[in-house]
Amino acid sequence: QGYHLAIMGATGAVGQQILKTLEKRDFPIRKLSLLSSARSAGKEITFKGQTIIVEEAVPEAFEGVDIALFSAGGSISEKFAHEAVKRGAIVIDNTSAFRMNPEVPLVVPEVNEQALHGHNGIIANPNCSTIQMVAALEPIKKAYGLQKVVVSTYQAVSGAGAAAINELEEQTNAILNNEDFSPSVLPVGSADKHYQIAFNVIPQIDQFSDNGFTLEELKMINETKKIMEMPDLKVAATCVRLPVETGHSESVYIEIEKDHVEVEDIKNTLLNAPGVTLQDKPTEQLYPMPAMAAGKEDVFVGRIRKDLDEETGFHMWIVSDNLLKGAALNTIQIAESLIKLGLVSNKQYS
Ligand code: 11C
Repeated sequence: QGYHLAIMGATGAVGQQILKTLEKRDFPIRKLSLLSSARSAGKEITFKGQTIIVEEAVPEAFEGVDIALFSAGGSISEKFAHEAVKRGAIVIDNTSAFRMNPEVPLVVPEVNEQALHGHNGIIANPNCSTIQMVAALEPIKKAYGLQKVVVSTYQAVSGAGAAAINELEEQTNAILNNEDFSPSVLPVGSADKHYQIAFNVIPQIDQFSDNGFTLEELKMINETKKIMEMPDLKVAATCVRLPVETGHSESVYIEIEKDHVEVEDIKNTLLNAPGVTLQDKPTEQLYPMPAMAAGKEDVFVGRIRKDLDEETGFHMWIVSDNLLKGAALNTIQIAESLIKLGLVSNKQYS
């Protein structure tokens, strides 16, 4: 009973969260293949009390696989996703390799589950900072229309992987002990210069593009339009890295279409929104924070205010665990949606 699941990148930070989340949600698994680069092959991983040996990823490893969850970097996805699809698997890809391909649905199940019907074997999981924002904005869009989004992010180092978490911890210790250190991971490994993240804030996530926006900012802009199916939505983003280990925070300004909407209306809308928890009681100092959102599945929203000058303008603060809803959980929810919609079969995709 259940499905043959493969996890590509099983030993990585997101791969580990995928395994934990699969255990918790009791996902119907008949067989589990754990795949990785040659370097990590041979490692033993315990899943539901059973030891599974990690195998080196080769095209043949996807024979008989129903669903393959990819989380091992864009170049690995480019190399192996089509091999998996050729062998009848559906790939849910956690990298940016296929997200903007018009043939590939980019899915947050609470927002655009219906897009799965058009899949051709590959489904993309969006960027973590995009997922939590659209989960909160979709119910508002449905109720009141949406014209404009301006977001500034406060992103955790775990978004940049295990090496960035180590860098934050090592630098913090070094600074507290008056020792020397030499940053090498943030803002992005491939950058010419690296900066300290401990006791600092870095207004660069990923490389710059020619228009002055970073690639992370462009992901938020382009992915939001695609997921919400609003190519004309005005979106601007500024993405910033903070010395926080897990949990991305976002200050979001929106302009809606309808007039005469009040803060209480927006709150009521979010109270009933799937996957969203409202934490908004200024009199009790209740608002979302990453330390409290880490390890939780929901997207938390608070600090909702009506703009003082713009009748249709609202401000809010959105926080979520970037490794869970931002990555592992959303990937598994996509797989669950595919099963629910009867879209997992052994047909060959072209
Ligand atoms: C970060 N959002 O926090 C990035 C990580 O495209 O899936 C996710 C990169 C991606 O650095």
